[in-house]
Amino acid sequence: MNNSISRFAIFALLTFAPAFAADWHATVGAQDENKGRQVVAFLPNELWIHAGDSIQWNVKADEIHTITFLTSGQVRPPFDAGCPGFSFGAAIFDGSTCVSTPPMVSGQSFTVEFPSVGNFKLVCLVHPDMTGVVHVLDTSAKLPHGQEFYDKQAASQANDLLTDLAQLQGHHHAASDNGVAVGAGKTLANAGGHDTISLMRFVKPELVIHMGATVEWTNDDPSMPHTITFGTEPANPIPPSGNVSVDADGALHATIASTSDSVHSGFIVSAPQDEIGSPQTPLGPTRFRITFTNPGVYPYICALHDDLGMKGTIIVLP
Ligand SMILES: [Cu+2]
Repeated sequence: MNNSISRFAIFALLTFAPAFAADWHATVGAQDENKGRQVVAFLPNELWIHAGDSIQWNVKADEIHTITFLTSGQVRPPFDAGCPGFSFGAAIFDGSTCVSTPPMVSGQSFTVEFPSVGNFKLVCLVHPDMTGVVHVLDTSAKLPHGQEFYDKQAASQANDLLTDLAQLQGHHHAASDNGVAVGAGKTLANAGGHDTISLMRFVKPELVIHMGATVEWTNDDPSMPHTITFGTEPANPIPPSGNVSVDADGALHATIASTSDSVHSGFIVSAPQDEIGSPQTPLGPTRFRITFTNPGVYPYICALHDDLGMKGTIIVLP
């Protein structure tokens, strides 16, 4: 090959060859070995990529999550509805039509290609305080970080958040002898968005009381709903069962007379934060009480997180 041809070949390569689109990787969620401690976060939750690049998200937790990009100003849909018309598979997101996975758990993954420049908010439709951002820059822009940085960041964030949660668990107790703390949690933030850490456990899983006493369950997690469910699990976990009434202070209350009784609290969770310009949200039911009128052993579950091991027992002595 003479010199002029080789020069031409290099020139052609620089001018006409398409820029190589990169495939990035990120993770969704993290958990400890017994699944009780859940990191409800995109790890990392902020990435800078080039237009035309793709990101593959790999789910690492058994609490369900979605990977969702809504369009600007779109009303947030229920997680089981997802994006109208979008069928699950590899996706392209340019901001014009929304893209969402169904709820996913450990081992599942989802890839999105970003053909257009822009700053796109990443959300999980299951968890309000789990957000991130993808900055899609022009192919000529220099990117601040490589994949190795994001891998390290994801691992150290997961580790920090799990440690944080272990400390929270150690300091967390119900206020009274007949009280059961329903989980524990915290919302955190960084420049990319919000993370939540949640303990999926009844903090006093076995409680011994005397006949006639009332047990109070309290959820002080910022946004993770739980249920207290005795007997048959209802098809719809959101509302309380028909035998639940409301105390004067707004707490939900039921009576259990027999080990064959079914009682379901519905979602026990604090109300979401208010936003200027939006109607004030009603108070959330954060306390649930049951009066036990007969001796026996009463097992119960959180209908949302029993798969993660969130179960308890009330032992009622005569
Ligand atoms: Cu739960």
